Amino acid sequence: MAAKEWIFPDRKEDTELIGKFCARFDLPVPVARVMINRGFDTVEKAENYLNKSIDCLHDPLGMADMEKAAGRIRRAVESGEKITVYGDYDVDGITATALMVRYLRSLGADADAYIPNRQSEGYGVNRSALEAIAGRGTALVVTVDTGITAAPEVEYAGELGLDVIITDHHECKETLPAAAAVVNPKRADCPYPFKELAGVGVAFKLVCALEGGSRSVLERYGDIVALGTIADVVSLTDENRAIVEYGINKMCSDPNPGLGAVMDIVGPGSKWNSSAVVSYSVAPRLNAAGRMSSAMKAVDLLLTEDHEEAVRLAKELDEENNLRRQVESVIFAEASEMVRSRDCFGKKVLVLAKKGWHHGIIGVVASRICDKFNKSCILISVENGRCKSSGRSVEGLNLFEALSSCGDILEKFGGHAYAAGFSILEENIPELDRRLNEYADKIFRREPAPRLYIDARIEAEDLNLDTVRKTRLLCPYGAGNKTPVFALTEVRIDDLRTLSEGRHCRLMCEKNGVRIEAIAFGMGHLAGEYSAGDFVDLAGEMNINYYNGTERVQLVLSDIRLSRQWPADILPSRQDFADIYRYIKRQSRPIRDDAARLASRISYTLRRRIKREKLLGALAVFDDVGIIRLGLLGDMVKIELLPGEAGKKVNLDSSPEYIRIKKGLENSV
Ligand SMILES: [Mn+2]
Repeated sequence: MAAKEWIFPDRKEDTELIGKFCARFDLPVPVARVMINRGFDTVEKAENYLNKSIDCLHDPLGMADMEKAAGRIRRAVESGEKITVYGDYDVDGITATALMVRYLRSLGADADAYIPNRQSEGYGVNRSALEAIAGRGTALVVTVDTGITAAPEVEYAGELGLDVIITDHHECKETLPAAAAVVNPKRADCPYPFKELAGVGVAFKLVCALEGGSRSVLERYGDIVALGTIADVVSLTDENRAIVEYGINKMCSDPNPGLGAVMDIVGPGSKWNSSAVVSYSVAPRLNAAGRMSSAMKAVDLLLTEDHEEAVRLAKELDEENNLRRQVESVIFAEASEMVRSRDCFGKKVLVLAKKGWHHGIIGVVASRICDKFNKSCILISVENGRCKSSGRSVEGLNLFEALSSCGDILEKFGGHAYAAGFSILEENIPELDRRLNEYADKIFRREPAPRLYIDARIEAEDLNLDTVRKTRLLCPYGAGNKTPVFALTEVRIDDLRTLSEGRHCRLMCEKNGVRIEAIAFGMGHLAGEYSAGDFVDLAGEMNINYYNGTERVQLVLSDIRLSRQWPADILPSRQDFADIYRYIKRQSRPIRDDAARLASRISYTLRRRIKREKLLGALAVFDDVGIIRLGLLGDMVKIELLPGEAGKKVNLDSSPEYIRIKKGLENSV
């Protein structure tokens, strides 16, 4: 994990508005700040945001073609036509399929499910699937979470005698399929006020239209709808908040039998009251089936009413998930080793390929590699010379555009700024590597530090149980509504110790006479970088630590940095530049080291403290003015001295990095 750049809200603090919010909604100052900084800055917007009641869901009939879709389904139910729900193999598609089949069956319909196989069929509606469905005697196909771009396939379905209703939430192409109805809030002509429903959310709306109300649908299926919504990482704003809030409560109190069986495997019910746990523990188990064998198993799990069958299927999914985890950690280890052994400091895009890497899993690993090394990353699984690939990118590099510039050597590709997938011939991989890195070299000189977005400042005295409890009004958290990150600046470290064999770190700090407890998971290295007496800024989420029957507030740290009150600790001086440069020059070979360790080595040699942040700043400035070449790889740096012209003066002040550091210090005061 590389050092982060902290980004504070750019809006000026409006104390009058904060006061108004605190009084009106009975909020502590930091919570009011978060809401305002997130754009809920009028009483009306704030009220809507805080109101998670299911009474405020939008009318499903406000969606284009909804009436037509409901009418066609009613006709099929009444006349006993067979209906097949055609879904997708991810959790959104699985939950949408289960919801629709369950509801149709409750109406007495003859309904079944079809999910294409990830490995052999791939994503979307395909012709041979339609042939199989027609062969079953189906008259009406209802797609969920897929189908919006399947115009030719829908036409083919017509030739097979199938009627099709499309429900989807993916982006539309110019021509919509000529289906009996096309329900998608993203249709250009759809007046529906909220566009961010998941696939299961759109299916839910169709069910509500058939039912003539939302409450009874959520009472029966709210847990399934919430699960798909969380898993698809859609924005948890607007009605998605009400859906997820309601559904998580149902998941804890009265879950679907299959879902209940999965939760029994994962842990006790009380722990479930959070969308994060759902996305880290429940969703992966349902996803595993689609990745490792067939997603139909997960659909069967959500369809069954039989407790024993639910337990059996849940166990099978758990085993597939364990297998998925093993496979994932093997690929992660192999990919990490490739990065280390190949001297990737100078690369901006890591292109890693291997025979036999499971292509259902390379996407997950690509994002872990991207986080670990702070470099865009593409993982390629090679099978018989044909390769499937998945990539993730760092902020500042648009992966979709980068790949578009290589369109002539890719077979097909799709995605967006931060994630993309494609196929490529094995022989073209070196060319892709070369061209992507050439492209990225033009975008930035060094990969920018990952950004940490701060939601609000908090004062030590506001760090109390009341603030933590009232912060929960902002739940459920997820995409579009992240867990708030608070910054508490200029605290003094009183005590700092490692936990769990050096993996984590616990800090006791003090400010204005208030004691502050912080925990830094996975940041054991802090113990070597900071010590008692240091003044630091803390950024993190608040939570309650239950210990020995007492409740104490703690900050769960996302990051820590030197306090800005003494800029001299951060901004390199002339003397610092000279000393650091001399140190580099004295080394007989290029330096390759962990940045914090190198800082402490230099400090030891100079007999005065140079902290990591200052060292990294100085190195970037040297790189800017062309006297060294600096390579970054996560926490590691590589420094190569470049031959300079003798006696030539370099102007460090002109370095963009130097200007950036100075500006950052000015803004944080
Ligand atoms: Mn989806």
